[in-house]
Amino acid sequence: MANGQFKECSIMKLFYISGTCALAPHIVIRDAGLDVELVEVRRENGGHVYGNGIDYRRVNPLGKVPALEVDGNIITETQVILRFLATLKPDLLPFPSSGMAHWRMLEVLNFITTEIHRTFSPLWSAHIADAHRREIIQNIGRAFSRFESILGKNEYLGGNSFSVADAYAFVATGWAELFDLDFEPWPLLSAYRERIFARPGTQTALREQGLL
Ligand SMILES: N[C@@H](CCC(=O)N[C@@H](CS)C(=O)NCC(=O)O)C(=O)O
Repeated sequence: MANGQFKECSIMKLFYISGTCALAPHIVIRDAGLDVELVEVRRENGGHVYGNGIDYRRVNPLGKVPALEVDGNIITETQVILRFLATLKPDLLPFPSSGMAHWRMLEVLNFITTEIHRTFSPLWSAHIADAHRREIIQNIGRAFSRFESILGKNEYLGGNSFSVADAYAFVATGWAELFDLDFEPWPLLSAYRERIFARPGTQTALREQGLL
């Protein structure tokens, strides 16, 4: 996939909050050895700030992470940031540009965004009803079963090499632990998570976010 204007030597900053979806691009950055400045965003007084109390809405008016600044341009949306990063190191972060493999990669990324990442969102609300919580957990379980079946055929979600989809899936499936969702019904997913966890890039990103 061509990426005309931007190169590996672009000046980049990743804005993140520890343990959120911003961990996915952080893992990818460390895995691929990209040179990116990390900027931690803090939740303060109902808003989000970074640096010396700078309002994060200047970077992303929605106040959401991740955001990636590239040569002065801001890119938001986890999936898009991941796809951008993949263009910078195509040898280490394979992203098929044609054929069925291309559509499968887009399919799995969109599945992670809509069926896992977004599905988890209401669980963080203190006001969610128990019945709704149970329904969401069931839906997440169904999504995990889909991964289980993909991982029955391939070592990684996009085939037999680690890709940006795996960093994203590792982070989004990991939230299950916060809601007592046991991985027992999904042994392949569980083993896959261990493999991603053990990667040096993942270990570095987890340490840098204070999660190890
Ligand atoms: N559509 C955005 C959603 C990003 C999002 O939901 N970010 C969450 C963390 S996972 C966030 O920044 N929440 C604000 C907070 O945690 O204070 C994307 O896909 O990147």
